[in-house]
Amino acid sequence: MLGKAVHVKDDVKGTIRMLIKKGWQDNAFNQFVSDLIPFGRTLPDFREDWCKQRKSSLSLPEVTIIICFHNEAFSTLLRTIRSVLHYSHKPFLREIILVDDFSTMLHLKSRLDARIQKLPSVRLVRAKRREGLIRSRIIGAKEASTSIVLFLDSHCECTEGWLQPLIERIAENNRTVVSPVIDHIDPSTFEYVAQNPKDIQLGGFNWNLNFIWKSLPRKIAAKRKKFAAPVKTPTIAGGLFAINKDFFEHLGYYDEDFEIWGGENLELSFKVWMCGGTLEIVPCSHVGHVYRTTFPYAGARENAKRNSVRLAEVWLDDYAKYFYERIGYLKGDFGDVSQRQKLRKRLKCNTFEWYLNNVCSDMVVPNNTAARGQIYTTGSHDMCLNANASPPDGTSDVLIKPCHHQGGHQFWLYTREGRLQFDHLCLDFLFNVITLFTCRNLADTQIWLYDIKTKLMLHVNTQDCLSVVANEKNDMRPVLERCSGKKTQKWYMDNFNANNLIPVINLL
Ligand code: UD2
Ligand code: MN
Repeated sequence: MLGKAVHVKDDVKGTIRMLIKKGWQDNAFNQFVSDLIPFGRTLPDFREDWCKQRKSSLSLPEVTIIICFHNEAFSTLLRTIRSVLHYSHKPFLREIILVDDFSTMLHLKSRLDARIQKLPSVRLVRAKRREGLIRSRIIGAKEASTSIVLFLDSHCECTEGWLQPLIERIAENNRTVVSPVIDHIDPSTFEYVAQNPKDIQLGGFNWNLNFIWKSLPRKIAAKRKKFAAPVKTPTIAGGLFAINKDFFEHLGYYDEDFEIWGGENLELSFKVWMCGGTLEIVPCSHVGHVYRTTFPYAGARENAKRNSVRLAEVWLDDYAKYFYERIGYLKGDFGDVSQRQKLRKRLKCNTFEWYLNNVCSDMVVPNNTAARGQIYTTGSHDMCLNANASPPDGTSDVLIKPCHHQGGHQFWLYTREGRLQFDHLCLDFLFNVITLFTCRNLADTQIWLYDIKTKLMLHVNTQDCLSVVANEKNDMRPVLERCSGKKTQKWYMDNFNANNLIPVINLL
């Protein structure tokens, strides 16, 4: 098998077709395919030679592996457990603690109990109510009897030699928190796709307080000699990591008022750095994860937003405003954060500014922009430029949609250089369409000149003006037209300040 893809013919009919559909509905991945693959499929050894040759001189402590799940498919859960048992070398693994977060699916009841009884060193703890993944992890951590705890999602596959290099880093320094390289298991075919350590991705975040993957900054990449050596990372994806249990407790675990899903990865990342720890990705350690494209949980987005507001209130200082303007300042009821603020004070953690300067120095702080917020067309009543991209997608579409005043896909920055920027993407004119493309220096197809008097938005490269047309389906899209000053060519921008624009003559 070696982690190869399993394809199901497109034209399957009847029961199989139905099963495939149900599998996707229940899990947001292809459970039918997962069920076909043995729990114990063999995977290649993805490590660089450097990793295989290294011998640890330290006597290493044992770890507890904690896997929380809510309504996980039987096959993915069992494959996760089996891969841990198979690929973790004996002396290091004390036990696996499974935390069932109040699952309702039948196969996770007596069938799972029976299965687990047969497995060595696996223990199942069941939550008495739905806790969400954040509190479930705290339950798991408190149950652990070892000095190191290691978390995995319930749809992972560990590979040869994955565990030792993670433990080594914490044994050397118990304030180091480590994540393996997280490889992709395709949600449709279950193909295991390993990352090349030369193109290793680090964790970052954007001002929507979403976790993002980013390439290694050039300066750091140039200095790297051993591609498999641990690399410092500003954030971690959050599902797969190991931490000293006492350090986790010292940091106040997670904010226990975070609900269901989201935000806890950034909370932990920020506070590890700000409160005296280090966060690393260890390329000798490869673990696969099934990345889903949708949420299988009801209300997850609202919970994630509430979690992010709590995160911003406690950890972001003045920088919280960059997040709030992206949610239209609609913070909602985020509960009481005073205990968490006290914790931060007690631990005497560094400021968020310190974190940005010292850990995440390539992060763009949008403090010096010519405009920020919605971009309205005057051609129709309350219609706005709307980015359809969900970052970190590459190119994507732009439409004109009713303004919703909640930031999100209608929150634009008009940069000092004249770029209309949505997240890391810029409004561009390529192959005769207005689109979003990665922002590039010196690309004059991305430079727009706004004139507050005429309200025209001039596209510098073509000398045409941004305007609006409706297509057959009545979708309104932005287009370029010869500048005439007609109504559809006139635009308003929130918070426009012409003084912040660098004169275009200096740019071209
Ligand atoms: C990513 C992380 C995930 C978590 C999340 C943000 C990786 C690979 N995954 O999303 O670990 O940090 O970002 O919160 O880094 N679960 C529960 N109870 C719930 C919901 C989920 O126990 O109410 C379990 C779930 O079965 C899974 C784990 O928590 O094992 C993570 O959930 P996910 O797989 O839906 O998150 P993911 O990978 O989209
Ligand atoms: Mn996951």
